[in-house]
Amino acid sequence: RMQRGFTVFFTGLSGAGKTTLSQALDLKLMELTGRPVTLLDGDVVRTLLSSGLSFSKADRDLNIRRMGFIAGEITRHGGITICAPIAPYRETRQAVRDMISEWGGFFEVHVSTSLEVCEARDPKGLYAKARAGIIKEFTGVSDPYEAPHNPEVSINTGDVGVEEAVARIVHTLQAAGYL
Ligand code: GGZ
Repeated sequence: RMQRGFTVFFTGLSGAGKTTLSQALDLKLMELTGRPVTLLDGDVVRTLLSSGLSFSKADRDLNIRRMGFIAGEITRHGGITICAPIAPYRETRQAVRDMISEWGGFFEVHVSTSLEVCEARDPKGLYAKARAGIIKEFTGVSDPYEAPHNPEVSINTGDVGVEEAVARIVHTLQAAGYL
């Protein structure tokens, strides 16, 4: 009997910790299930699947819909997918949720780390460039981020460590009967 597929969809600002959490969750889910896990990181998707797209609202939405389509196909076939884009628009995340929920589980994880903390980290120096006006339409600085109202999980990496964050997500997946 085929197992039920599901998607864990991270959303949050640049530097919030989405990549770190998604990689740790990837390892944990492989360890717990022995099943393959597909990780679609925002940054990586933009270099391949969505290369050539800008950060306008239309292109961000197209990027997220493409990612959602892939995750939906994998979920439909009983697989496990982790998505980790910024996905700043509530309506677009809802569209992806509606699409994927037809096929399996959808778990939205808001990485709610504050702008102040993300900007203090600034691992790639992008916030500094955004403040200087070198990067336009930068999420949180000169472009919107619409926080989720009812995410399945919310994690502020300013006060929750990686292990604890992964444990919370795993617990949520277990409670919903997907693990
Ligand atoms: C936001 C930007 C921008 C602008 C480049 N706004 O933290 P990062 O660097 O490594 O990952 C971010 C990535 C965001 O791509 P996404 O596909 O996740 O965004 S969206 O869901 O909105 O389509 C960031 C970098 O690209 N980056 N310019 N203007 N992030």
